[in-house]
Amino acid sequence: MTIVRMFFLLSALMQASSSEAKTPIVIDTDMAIDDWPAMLYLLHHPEAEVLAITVTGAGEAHCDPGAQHAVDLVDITPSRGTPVACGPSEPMDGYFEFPKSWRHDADTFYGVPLTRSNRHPLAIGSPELLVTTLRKATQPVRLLILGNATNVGLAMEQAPDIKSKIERIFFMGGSIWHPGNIIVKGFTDHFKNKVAEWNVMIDPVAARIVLKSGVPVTLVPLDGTQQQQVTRQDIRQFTKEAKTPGARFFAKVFEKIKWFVDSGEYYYWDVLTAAVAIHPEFCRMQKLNLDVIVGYSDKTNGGSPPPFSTQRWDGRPRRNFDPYYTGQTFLSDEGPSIDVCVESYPTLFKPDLIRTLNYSR
Ligand SMILES: [Ca+2]
Repeated sequence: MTIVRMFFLLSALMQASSSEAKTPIVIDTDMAIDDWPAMLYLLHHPEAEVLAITVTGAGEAHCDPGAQHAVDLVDITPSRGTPVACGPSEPMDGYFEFPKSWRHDADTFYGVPLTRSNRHPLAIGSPELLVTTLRKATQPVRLLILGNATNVGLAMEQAPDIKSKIERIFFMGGSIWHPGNIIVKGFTDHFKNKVAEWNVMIDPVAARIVLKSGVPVTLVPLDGTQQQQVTRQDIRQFTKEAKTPGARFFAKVFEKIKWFVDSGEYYYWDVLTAAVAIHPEFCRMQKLNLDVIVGYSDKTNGGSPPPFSTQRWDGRPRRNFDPYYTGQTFLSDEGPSIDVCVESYPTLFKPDLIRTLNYSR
């Protein structure tokens, strides 16, 4: 064997082993502000291989802008080319949706420009992309859920065999002892629910399917993210160190949302969860038996319900949820045992976020 052939053989072997060492991940996202750095984190991470991104159309962003923005974000990172699809625009049941002004902000990237990719989202839906990606995976996949779990709930109902391909689900959702985050002054004062967290409340049926799927679940609820408040100092540090196109894009988003940071209501929710999928040591974990309240009533939050179809995914009539408690996660002896991030460590996570978003492969 010539030296040149040996060199090529060795470099091929090294490439194969580095690809094997990477953790395969699928990201399910609702393309809100916190999802963008969460995606950038994993798309840059040297130990992660993002196989697909499934956008939900029932979360903060609408499908058309949300899924195209996901493609655009992917293509400014070292993981360019990762497939993206969008899912149904209605949750599995009920009539809950995010406030319109939040959806507008998610749809427009807060006005921050980003180079438009010449790729587009796939023509298939997110549940289908999830099923095909998992079925063809050659090793167990970590599934990250950063919004309402509608795509995952539908995929598990349609193709239960995919559960055996998932190593673990990391789900940003719920609140255990922390008061929920539904009531935001000036936006959702009329909501009746004072105990839930958005991702679980928007589609509690899907959240329940995920928790009860039998797949190991790490839940990152508000209890685990409340240590990760975003501060002006974080923005300054982040902006100073931003070098990659991804980090520079998010530094520009930070510029636009100083009001949000100053409100004291902005935390690293989804991006912490993305980091925990690679670094579980960023959290203090506790095993808890959990369930989700799914209750029905004729009461509403007032106003007219969104124009969702009257039939659910399974052909049964869509029903109205009880607006007070539906979506609340609660401790239940009958509930599945879940690994819960009950506290997280900013001194570990925040420097790692900056380091990872500036990593170039
Ligand atoms: Ca999200």
